[in-house]
Amino acid sequence: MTDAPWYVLGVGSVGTLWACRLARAGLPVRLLLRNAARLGRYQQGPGLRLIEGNCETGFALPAQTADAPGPIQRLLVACKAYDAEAAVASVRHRLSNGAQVVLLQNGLGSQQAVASLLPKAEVIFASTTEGAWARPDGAVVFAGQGLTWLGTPQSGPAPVWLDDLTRAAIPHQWTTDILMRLWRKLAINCAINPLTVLDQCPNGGLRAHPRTLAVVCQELEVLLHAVGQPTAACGLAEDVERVIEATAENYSSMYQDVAAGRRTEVHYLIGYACAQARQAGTPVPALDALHKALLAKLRTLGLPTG
Ligand code: NAD
Ligand code: KPL
Repeated sequence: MTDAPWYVLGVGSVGTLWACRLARAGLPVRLLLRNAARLGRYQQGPGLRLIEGNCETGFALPAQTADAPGPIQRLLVACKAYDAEAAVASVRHRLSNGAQVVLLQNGLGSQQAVASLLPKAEVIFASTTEGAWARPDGAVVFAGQGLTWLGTPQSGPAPVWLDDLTRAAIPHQWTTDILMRLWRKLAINCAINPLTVLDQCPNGGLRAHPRTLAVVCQELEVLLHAVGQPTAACGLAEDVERVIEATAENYSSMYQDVAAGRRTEVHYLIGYACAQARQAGTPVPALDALHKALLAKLRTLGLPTG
């Protein structure tokens, strides 16, 4: 066990899921809330509430805002990708030299932006297949068991503080190829999520689009090779088909964001893939067309395109 408190920045679905499990294991956890108003509301309420199956547990964890005093040695960033850089900038002055900063954002691009803000920190990228969502009353439902891959872009060795995750029963695996994991997840997301928004369908509805899926996967495979991620390209089309079958009844996270009128992480998903393709000089016309159609749809709905 290690004794530095875990500071959780971004106390939404994933932040709550992590904070509660770490606290349940007896580890010190501090919540970093966005502003004084949110802190006030939190302090007047019962604390965090986590629902697992039929069981609800409350966790009255100490909370503060970014401008509270005191150094931070271990930071878990669980904001959306589009908020991560600003959120981390708000606590940068409190980070100790060599602080560990774990980034749980989906997609790519936000991690690199945060890492360049923090040259003296040990920045760990993570990719999770766990699922959680917040009920309107604020309780967070642990909806999908999964695994969290962690690693540094420099392919560093597993740190000792991973013992905290084991102790908290957070399923995890250290990898020396976290970028491959993030790229693979991003590629699957690029093939599935935009089409589900455009076609207004659950993932299984994409069985009706075999040709589009085949062309998009082929372009993604070429792109993955061009950006130095050949392993992430291996068997991509088959994996996309497998995910569509395994999640046929589910609505993709992007579909759910759009349906709820929430900002999407498009810029860090298909937006990132298209930007990387442009930078690499790799033509991806079908992916570009999908991206363009998605942005047009978001504009029609009055949702941000970045
Ligand atoms: P969320 O919207 O539920 O939570 C994000 C939280 O960050 C919100 O409470 C927001 O108020 C807070 N926040 C934003 N800016 C802040 C700031 N400056 N200071 C403090 N707090 C700030 O999002 P989520 O669903 O928990 O997702 C977080 C990340 O995890 C996303 O990148 C998402 O794609 C990824 N992810 C989520 C799931 C899931 O099941 N929810 C699964 C896999 C990956
Ligand atoms: O991760 C997903 C998401 O919805 O974001 C997939 C696996 C694509 C399932 O829809």
